[in-house]
Amino acid sequence: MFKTKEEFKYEFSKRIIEQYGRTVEESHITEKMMILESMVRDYASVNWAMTKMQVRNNHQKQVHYFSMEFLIGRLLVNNMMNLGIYDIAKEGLADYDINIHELEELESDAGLGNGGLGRLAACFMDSLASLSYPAFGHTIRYEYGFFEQKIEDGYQIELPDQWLRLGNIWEVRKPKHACEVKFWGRVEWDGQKQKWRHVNAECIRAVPYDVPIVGNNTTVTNTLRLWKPEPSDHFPKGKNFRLYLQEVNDICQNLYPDDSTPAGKFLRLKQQYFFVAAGLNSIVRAHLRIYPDLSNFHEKNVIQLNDTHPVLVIPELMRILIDDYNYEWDDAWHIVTNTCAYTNHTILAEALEKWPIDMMQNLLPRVYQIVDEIHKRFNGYVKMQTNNDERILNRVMILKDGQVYMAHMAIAGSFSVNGVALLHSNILKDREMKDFSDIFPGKFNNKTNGITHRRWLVYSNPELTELLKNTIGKEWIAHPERLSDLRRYIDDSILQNKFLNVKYQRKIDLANYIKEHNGIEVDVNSIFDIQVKRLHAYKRQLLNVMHIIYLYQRMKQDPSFRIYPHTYIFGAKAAPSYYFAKKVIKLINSVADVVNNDPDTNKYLKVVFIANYGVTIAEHIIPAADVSEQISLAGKEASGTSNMKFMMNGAITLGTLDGANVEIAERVGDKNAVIFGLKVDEINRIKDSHSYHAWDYYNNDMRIRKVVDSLTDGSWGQSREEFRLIFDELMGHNDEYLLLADFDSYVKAQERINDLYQNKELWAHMCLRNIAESGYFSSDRTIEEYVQDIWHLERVKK
Ligand code: 4GP
Repeated sequence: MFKTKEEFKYEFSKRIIEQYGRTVEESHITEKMMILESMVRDYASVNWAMTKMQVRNNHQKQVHYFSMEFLIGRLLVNNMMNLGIYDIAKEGLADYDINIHELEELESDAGLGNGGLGRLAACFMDSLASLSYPAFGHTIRYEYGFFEQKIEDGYQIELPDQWLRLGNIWEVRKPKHACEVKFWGRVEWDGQKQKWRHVNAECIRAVPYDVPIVGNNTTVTNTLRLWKPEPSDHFPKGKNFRLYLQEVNDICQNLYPDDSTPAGKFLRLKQQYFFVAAGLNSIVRAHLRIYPDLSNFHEKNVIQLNDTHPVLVIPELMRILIDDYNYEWDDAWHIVTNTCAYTNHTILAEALEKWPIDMMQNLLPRVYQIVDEIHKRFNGYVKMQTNNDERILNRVMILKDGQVYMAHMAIAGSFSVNGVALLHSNILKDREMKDFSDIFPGKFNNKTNGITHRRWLVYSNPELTELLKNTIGKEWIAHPERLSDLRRYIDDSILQNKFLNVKYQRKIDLANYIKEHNGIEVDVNSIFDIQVKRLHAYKRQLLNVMHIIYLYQRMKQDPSFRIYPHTYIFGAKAAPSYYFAKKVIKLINSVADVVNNDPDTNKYLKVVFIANYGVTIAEHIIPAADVSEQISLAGKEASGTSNMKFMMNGAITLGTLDGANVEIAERVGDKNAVIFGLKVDEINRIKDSHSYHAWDYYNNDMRIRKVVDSLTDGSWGQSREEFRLIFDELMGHNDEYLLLADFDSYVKAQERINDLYQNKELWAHMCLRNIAESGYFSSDRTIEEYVQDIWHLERVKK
C-alpha cells in the first residue's frame, strides 16, 4: 500500500486506467471519487483481515451491537483521517488539480438511520474501533433509507433517499455467510425427535454486506454487517413468485415503514426478525468454527440490544439453542441471559414497542411459542419474588392485553438494563420501571451517552481543532478528557479573540450554505440560535417558534423594543405519518416567510429551516452555533447527543434540566449554561395532581394569548384552519408538554442569552469553558464504561 504522495499518485492513476481505460485528466469526477474510495477500502482491508484473524486466534470476546439504525454519515475522509493517509491523498490529488473536498461532496450519507439512537450506534462503532475493542454491528441494508426531506410551499415532502445511486464502495458482499430466515408456517410436534418443528415456512435468504469500521490510530478494523434479503432456493411451494419477490424486497426498502396499518406493522416485525435471525445465525456459526459447542457462547459474545427493535434476539437465541443444538431450557436461558444486555432510549409510551400476539404467532410461530414460555416462567419468578403480588405481576407481564411487551421481555432476558443519562436512568429505575428494578436489583445501570470527538470536532471543525492544538497540544485527540487542559486559558484574551474568529469563519460557511439552499441572507454577526433534532412534540420546537412569534409581535407593536440580531435555525425531519410534527414544520416556514420579509424587523430577526437534516449537514451547522436549543419537557428526553456536539464546538446550552443537559450544566457550572423551565419533580407533581390548566396561562398572560391567537387568525398568511391542529394540541388537549407553563421562563432565558452575547469577553469565556468540559462527553468514555461494567472486553491482541 502507498506510503508516500508519489506512491499514492501512481496507484491512483493506475487504477483509473485499469478500471475506466482513461487517464486521470480524462476521467469523470465520480470515477475519481469511486477510485479514491476503493483505494481507501483496500487500504483498510489489510487491517480488517488482520483484526478478524487476531480476534479468532486469541479467542477474544466480542460485542455485537444490534441496532435498527447506524447513522454513520460519510466515510471517505473520516476513514482516511483514521488511517492517517488523508494528507498524502490530499496532496497527491492536488498535484492532479483535484480538490479533495469536491470528491468528498459526491459521497452520499449512508441511508441507514434517522435519529439519536442511530447516531449513537455510529459513534459507538467509531469509539470501539479507535479504542481497539473487537466489535460487530448488525442492521439491515435499507435501499432507500428513511426518506429525503424536501420543503415545498413550507410543507415537508418525503422522497426516497437514493443513497445507493452511485453504489456503495465500502461494502463487501459475503454470499458464503448467507443464511435462511423462516417466516409463517406452523409448528408441529415431532414425536420421534421429541421436539417442535417449524413446517411450511416461507424462507428468505439473508446475505451480509460487510462495511469496515476503521479505528483511529490503530490497526483495528471492525465490521458493520448490513443484511440484505434475497429470494431463497427453497421457494415456497404454490406461491405466486411475483408476490414472493415483492415481499422479499419490501423488507429492505425503508427504515421504519409506516406502521399505521396492519400490513405496515407486519413489515416492521418482519424486518426486526430478519436481521436478528440472520445476525444470530452468523454469530453462532462463527462461534462453532472455534469452539466445539455453545456452552461458552456468553463468555465469548455479548449482544447489546439497542432499544426494543432487536429484542427478538432473546427468543431467537433460545430457539437456536433448544431446537438446533438440543440444549435444555434452563441451560439455554442461562446462556441467553448472560449474553444479552438492553439499552433503553426513551420512556415515551408510544415508543416502547408492543406487538399484537396473533401477529407474532402467525409470522413467527415457533419464536412466539418460546415467548409464551418465557412469559410463563417469568410470571412464576415474579410471583416468587413478590409474594404473589397480583398487581405487580399485572404490570410487568410480557404478554398482556393481547400484546407482546418487548421492553418487558428485554428486561427479563438481559443481564443489564441501562438508560442513557443519569436523570433518565434514575427515572427508569425509580419510576417508569420501578417494579422491574425491585424484582431485579442490580440489573439497572446508567451509561451517559457520548459522541465521537473525532467526527464532531477533529473532522468537522478543523479550524477549532487547529486552535486547540496550538493552545494545548494534541494529547486530547487520543485522550479527550485532556480537553480540560484548556481550563487554564479560557480567560486569555488572545485565545478568546481567536476562538471568536473561528466561530465567525464557521458562521460564514453556514451563512453561505443557507444562501445557496434557502436563498436567505443572514447576518453573520447575529446570534446563531440553533435547534436541530427529530421533530417531536416533547422536544418542543413549537415553544421555540412561539417565542419567535412573541418577539416579532412585540417588535411590531413597540418600535422602541428591539433585540440583538438573532438568526433562529431549525433542522428536523417529521415521521411521515406524524401530522402534528409536520404542521410544526409548516408553521416554522410560514413564520419565517412573514418575519424574514418584514423590513421593520428583519434586521433583527431571521428564521431559517434547513431541509433534510442529517449527519453531513450537521457537520456544517453545529460548528457555527452560538446557542444550542435543548428545550424538551424535563423528564422526556432520555439524553440528547446534539447537546454534547454543540458544547464541544463552543456553543452555549439554552436548555431545560432534562437528559444529559443536567450533566452538562453540572460540569460547566450555572454561569456557563442558560437553564430554565420546570424540573422533573415539579412536573410529576403537576401531572399526578391533574392541576394543570392551559387556559389559565392563556387567560393570564397577554403574550401567550397573542401568540396562540395568531395560530388561527391568519397572521402567518394561512387559512384560519391551517394551524388548527396545533391550536388544539395546546388548548384543546391541555398542552401535554407544558409549553405554556415554561413560556415565561423561556422568554427570560432568551433575554439572558441576548445580554450575555453582547459581552464578547464573557461569551468567549463561557464557550471556552464548555469546550474544556466537553471531554467527558466523548463516546470513548462511554464505551470504556460499557466495557468495564457490561461487556468485559479486552483490546485486540496482536
Ligand atoms: C434517542 C433519544 O430520544 C435521545 O434522547 C437519546 O440521546 C438518543 O436516543 C440516544 O440514546 N431515541 C431515539 C429513538 O432516537 O428512536 O427512540
